[in-house]
Amino acid sequence: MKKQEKKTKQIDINAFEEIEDAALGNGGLGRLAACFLDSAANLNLPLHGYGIRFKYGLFKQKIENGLQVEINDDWQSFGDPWSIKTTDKYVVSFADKDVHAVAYDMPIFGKRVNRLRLFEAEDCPEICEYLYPNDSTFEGKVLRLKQEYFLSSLGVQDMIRNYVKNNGNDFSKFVKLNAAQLNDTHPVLAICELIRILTNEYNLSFSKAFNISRQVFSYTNHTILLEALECWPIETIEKVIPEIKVIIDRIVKRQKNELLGFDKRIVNDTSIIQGNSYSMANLAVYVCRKVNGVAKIHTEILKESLFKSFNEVYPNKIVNKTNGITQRRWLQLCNNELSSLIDKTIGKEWREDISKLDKLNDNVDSILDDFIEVKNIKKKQLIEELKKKENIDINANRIIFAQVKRLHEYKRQLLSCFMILELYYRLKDHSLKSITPCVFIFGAKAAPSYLRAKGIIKFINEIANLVNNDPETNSMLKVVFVSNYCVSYAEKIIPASDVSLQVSTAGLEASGTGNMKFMMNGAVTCGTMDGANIEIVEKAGLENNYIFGATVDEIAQAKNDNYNPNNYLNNPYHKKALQSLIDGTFSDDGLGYFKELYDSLTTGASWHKPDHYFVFLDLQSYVDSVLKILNDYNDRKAFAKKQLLNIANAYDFSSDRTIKEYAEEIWEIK
Ligand code: 8GP
Repeated sequence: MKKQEKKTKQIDINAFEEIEDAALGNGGLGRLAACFLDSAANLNLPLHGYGIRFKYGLFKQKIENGLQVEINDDWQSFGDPWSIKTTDKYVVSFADKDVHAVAYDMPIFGKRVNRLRLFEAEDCPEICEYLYPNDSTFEGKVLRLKQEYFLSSLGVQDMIRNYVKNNGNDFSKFVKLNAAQLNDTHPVLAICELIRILTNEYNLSFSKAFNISRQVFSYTNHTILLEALECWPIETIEKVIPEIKVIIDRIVKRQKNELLGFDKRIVNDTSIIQGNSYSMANLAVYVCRKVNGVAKIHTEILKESLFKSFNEVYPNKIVNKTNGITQRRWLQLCNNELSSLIDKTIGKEWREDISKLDKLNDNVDSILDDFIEVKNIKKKQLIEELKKKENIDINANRIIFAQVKRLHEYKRQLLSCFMILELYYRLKDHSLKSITPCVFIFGAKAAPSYLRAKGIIKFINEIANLVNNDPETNSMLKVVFVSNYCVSYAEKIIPASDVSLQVSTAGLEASGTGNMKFMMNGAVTCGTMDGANIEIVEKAGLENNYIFGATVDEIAQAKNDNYNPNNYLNNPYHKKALQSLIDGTFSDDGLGYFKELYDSLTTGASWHKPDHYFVFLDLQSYVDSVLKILNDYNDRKAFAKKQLLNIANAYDFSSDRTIKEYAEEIWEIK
């Protein structure tokens, strides 16, 4: 008895938080799907998700000597209490073998219980071993394709199985009872799989099956970066899934007929065959009923450039559904203190109906002190965590800036590095006498084969080393790179932050969802007119946020004018910051990372011009914005008011709003 009591006492309930981070996604795209599942269950909508039950999720990140080290994320090492293994069995046929699969259901609780069904291969473990296997080799690419077909086929098989159970083999009601949203191009082969099964196993004509597919599927595009738009070599499809190749070719033929008489440009742009490959995006846009972008500006870009020709042929197909986040996780769960303050101020109605958060607009002046108190509590909690995890001491009176997101050149963590270096140089030469004590928190994972991204992580850590250890400046300026940024870390960083850094090159961040999480927790946005930042400041007021840098049109202009970063290097601090990559100020341990980053900015590379993310175009205005923030923060109450007005206007960025729009306008479910 005594022994047992002792054992019970040793269990730290917070340990379970870590276990929950089954990182079966990579970044915003996967996390968005999780928010959607939560919202649908809470709005009583029958929305189910399909995925692969990877043995290892996204790698765990360790930082050793400033460098990223990847470790397998064995999320099931303590078992998997979150899902139930079902008795359902499936077979997926590849050219070389039949793979047997089973399903695990993860219940999604709300007003109803929906499910996330995760498939596992019983006799082909490599399919489910890793999320995003290394696909730089041919074998890697084949494995990735196998994963995608595995998921697509099983999702479709499951939909058909449910339908047939209730309706028999008459597919006349299938379209009325089913809608499927393709989350990016990864599951696009589901379109072909549905046609294949309906024609091969249920004897429907190709035409009938095609029309069913056309009405069932819709597609969400999450990026316009060309390298992320999947194209599969025709040869590879033929080798791995020959039956699917037959279906794609019939779709190609159908598209040709449909576009007879159209402009050559339109026929070429929209063609599913591009070079020797099939374009998954073009396949999706051609077949799907609706195609959506994830923020207003992103959807405009889809209509005006990426899918311009499609938009001319099918003018009502492309629609916008601005992303959202679930306030149940990103406010109620992660910021109990702020949630209670909101309850006290406007009542609890907002917890049921997020649009009621709007009422806070009339009350901000009366709760400035209470809000500051809440922020301070959240800062102290974060600081404890940083001490524990990163062994760094931060003082709670600092203004906290955070840039936490996947590491990518277009997100411009490098721009933040140069901005920080300018602050540092100017404090050192006393052209800046002092600044409000601040800390810049970075968190990011770099894709294992993305060497520049890894170089940027090392660069941030080198800068942290320099400034944190400089007694002349470190009472004012500190930099922290948190290791293994993940959902549970985000739940601590976001509520504590004052400023959300969203500094992507205009036009390239489809939406962003971190920006919304920060807004809902009372951080002002310091960012460019990109993605959902635009709608955020439209809603919360330009005057309550800090917008800088070139707009989409100005970036286009700069490209037209043959942008040359050299013309923007007149400021000696910028030059010095750039030179620090190669002048020995910092060490990349002889890995050549920094020289490569330097070259990418100054001379470009075989596949791009110098500074193709326009870092030096926006650096000056970024520094000016940050200096203005540091200055404004000295009037803590006035700054708190800006922060509160962001919270009060965050209701439009709830995924409850987004999912309602999908349900009504895309899936047409009541
Ligand atoms: C992300 C976008 O980068 C981000 O702006 C957006 O908020 C998020 O999707 C949710 O819509 N896109 C991706 O993560 C992405 O495109 N990943 C590529 C592997 C497809």
